[in-house]
Amino acid sequence: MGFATAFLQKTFLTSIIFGEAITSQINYIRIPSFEGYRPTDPNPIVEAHYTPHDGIWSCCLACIQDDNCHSFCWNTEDFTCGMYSTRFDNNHTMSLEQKYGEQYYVKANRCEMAGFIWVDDLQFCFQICTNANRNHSESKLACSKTEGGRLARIDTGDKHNHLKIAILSLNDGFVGFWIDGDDLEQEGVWKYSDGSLITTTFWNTARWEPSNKFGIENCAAMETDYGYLWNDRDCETDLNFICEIV
Ligand SMILES: [Ca+2]
Ligand SMILES: [Ca+2]
Repeated sequence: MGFATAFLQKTFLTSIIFGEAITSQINYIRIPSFEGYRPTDPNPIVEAHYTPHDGIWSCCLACIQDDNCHSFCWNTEDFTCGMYSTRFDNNHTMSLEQKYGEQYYVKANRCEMAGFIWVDDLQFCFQICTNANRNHSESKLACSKTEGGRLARIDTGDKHNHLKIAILSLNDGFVGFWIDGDDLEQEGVWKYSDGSLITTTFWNTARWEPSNKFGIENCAAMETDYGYLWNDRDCETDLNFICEIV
């Protein structure tokens, strides 16, 4: 089973020794899309200069020690370290200063620590699991193995669009993806796995979905052939799936 981490490249800085104490393991994630650029923060915490010997560790340690620091820039050429209270992401509107050798790191949150992708604007934490070949209940079980994990609940248009773009960016011919939702209890009454009613849906109504074809289609999937609109399918079908952490 492959896990899509197309947007972020993980970097782990571990066991940083400070005086007598060894800090707990804190993970930072390097954001490749900022490579060679420094975001212009109107309120940077501090900009420091280190020696080549001090290296990125000094910059990282300075950020760890400051509770207000949520991200830092490290320049591999002039050893400049910029710390920020802002956690910039690709959706932030900002000016970028081009600086050769620049690397940008953000403090990983619970979502990213679990290897999921965090969408700050939507407060949405998801993972697309491909080549999974699991039926609906197996997919549900796989998602629940991560703390706070479940099959993704697509309850807003923004989430739906974001997932659609994320799947398309994987650039592969996937069949479909299980998401949270079934009408197993009562035909035609669609509920999330916690039993609450699904009120926002993205069925492909132009193709008469949900169709309950052959009377056995009781689980919701984002369907590749349908432009990732929803189709009800036989819950025993092996598909890919999408998890989220809440
Ligand atoms: Ca059904
Ligand atoms: Ca169907």
